[in-house]
Amino acid sequence: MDSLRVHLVNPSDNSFGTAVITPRWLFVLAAATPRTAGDPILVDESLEQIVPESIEPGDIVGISVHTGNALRGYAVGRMARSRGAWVIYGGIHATLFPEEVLERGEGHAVVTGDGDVAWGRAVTDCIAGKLEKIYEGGRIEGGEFLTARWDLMDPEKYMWASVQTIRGCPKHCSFCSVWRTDGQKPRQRQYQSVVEEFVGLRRLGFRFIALADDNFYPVTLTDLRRAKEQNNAAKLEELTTIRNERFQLMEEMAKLPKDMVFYTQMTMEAAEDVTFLDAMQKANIKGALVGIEAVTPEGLKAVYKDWNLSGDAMIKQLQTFREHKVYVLGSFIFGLPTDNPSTFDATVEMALKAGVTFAQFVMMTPFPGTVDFARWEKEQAENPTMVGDVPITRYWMIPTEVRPKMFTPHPTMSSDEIRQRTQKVWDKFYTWRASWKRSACCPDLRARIAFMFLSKLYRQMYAGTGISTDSARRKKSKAWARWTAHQCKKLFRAKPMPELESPKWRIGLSSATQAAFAGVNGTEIVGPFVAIPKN
Ligand code: B12
Ligand code: SF4
Repeated sequence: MDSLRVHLVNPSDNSFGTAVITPRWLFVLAAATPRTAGDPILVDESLEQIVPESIEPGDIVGISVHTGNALRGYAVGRMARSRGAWVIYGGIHATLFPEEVLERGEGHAVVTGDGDVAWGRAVTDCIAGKLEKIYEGGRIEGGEFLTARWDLMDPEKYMWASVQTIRGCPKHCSFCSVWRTDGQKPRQRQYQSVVEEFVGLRRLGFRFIALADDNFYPVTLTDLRRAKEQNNAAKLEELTTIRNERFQLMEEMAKLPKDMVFYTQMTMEAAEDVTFLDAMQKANIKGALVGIEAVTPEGLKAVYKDWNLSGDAMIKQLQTFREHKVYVLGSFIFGLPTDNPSTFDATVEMALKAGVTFAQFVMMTPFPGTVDFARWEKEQAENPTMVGDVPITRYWMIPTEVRPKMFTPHPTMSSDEIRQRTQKVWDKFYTWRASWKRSACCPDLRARIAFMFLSKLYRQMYAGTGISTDSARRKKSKAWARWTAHQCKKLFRAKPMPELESPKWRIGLSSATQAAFAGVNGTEIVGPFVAIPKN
């Protein structure tokens, strides 16, 4: 057992040498790895592929799979098992399909749900020679979320770090699995541990941080109004507590070094809550991915998102974000049953008119765990469409070279037409000219250059390699993205600030967070659930 090592692998078919955002799970699971097993070896294949010879008999290999990288994850797992290692899967896809990962990925075990606590159990059991097949991680409380082991990261490889402040989302969009897997009850991390993590990252020279949140704005003004109208005092108190904690976090973020830039994900309703937007701006949360999805009322209804406004009202809401200096990455879906050829132009024009700073145009994909997927699987049950010997409803197991770009048939447009029109929308939104115009939101020339590079990189990484069916174009895009990513990296690095002090808290945190904090400079731990800064 002396030489046993734990490997954690983030599988990817596309390695760019540099990545934009750190895969947070890797560093959180590193923190969850029992000390007795030593420091785990972290392999992020979005940087470089795993070297099989690094795996030795008796090693433990933890692999994270989401639907998009499941096939690669299974290949890594089979390779590791053939070299005599113990293979344990986790992540959203493993949570939804535990049997599949055990079978196709030849896993010895699978951890479903949150891994912060369950991974430690699996590793300890494996070392003791009594590994079980299934470990149910469930949904842990916000106070139990672990602080990531950033000390194990190579800071030279990533542009942005990622920190999670909240999990779960009260909405129920038809194309999204978050509300089903992570639940509709928002689970917030204690703000002190979040701030500690920001400080640690800034010390290392990271000033750009993506907040890996499902929905940073979990309580809307409408929710509060409804609870009041229903005289539901308990609900009102619960919502108010969640909301207040958001403000507390942002208040503390506002005290961090001014060069820090945060980016999150949230719903469009935040435009009605300018107090919240102003707090975000003060907290240096400069941008947010906002799911706009569709520009017509019919499109929004189709995805159960009819609480989003459409037309001019939508444009006004998006402009409100901008007026309050929260810049939006608008996310749109193409291929909804209500779409027709005119939808594509209408969408890009709307995106340009509303002044969204970045945009992504994704093609409708039925992800497992969603309402859309369940409906589609039911439709396909009797007479499933096959690609080779794989039913289309298990599309992630179709080899990438022959995997269709779209899976659900559209009533009037072919998949190819949707793909080509989507590609054109990306091209139209990300012209040099349009991107330069949008870069005016940046404070100085250096930032404008970074913005231009990031715009091009984003377009290239997504549309160039993801949507395109032309292998020559994909190859060129990958090479270009690799080069640009390398250049971009320098633009995002900041001078490390090893002297940066953490706020001096008197905190009452869960035992898991206390363990992660042990010995952190300036932290005073007091009785449970008291949260008072020392000065
Ligand atoms: C932040 C985020 C992003 C960011 C950052 C990605 C990055 N580099 O980290 C951005 C915006 C770039 C992004 C992009 C995309 N994302 Co995303 N993203 C998220 C989000 C909101 C949070 C992920 C996160 O970091 N969480 C924090 C970490 C700590 O939690 P975690 O990853 O869940 O890991 C925990 C457990 O799952 C478990 N675990 C995970 N791995 C392992 C491994 C082992 C061995 C074990 C034991 C346990 C374990 O333990 C961890 C700790 O509790 C999730 C939603 C969600 N709730 O998961 C969606 C989500 C993962 N994304 C999703 C999708 C679809 C995408 C895109 C395809 C979107 C698109 N159309 O472009 C791309 C794909 C990018 C790619 N190729 O990976 C889907 C995946 C659905 C699916 N079935 O696969 C999710 C679930 C959201 C959704 N709408 O349903 N994403
Ligand atoms: S798409 Fe966004 S708003 Fe809708 S359920 Fe998922 S996380 Fe929530």
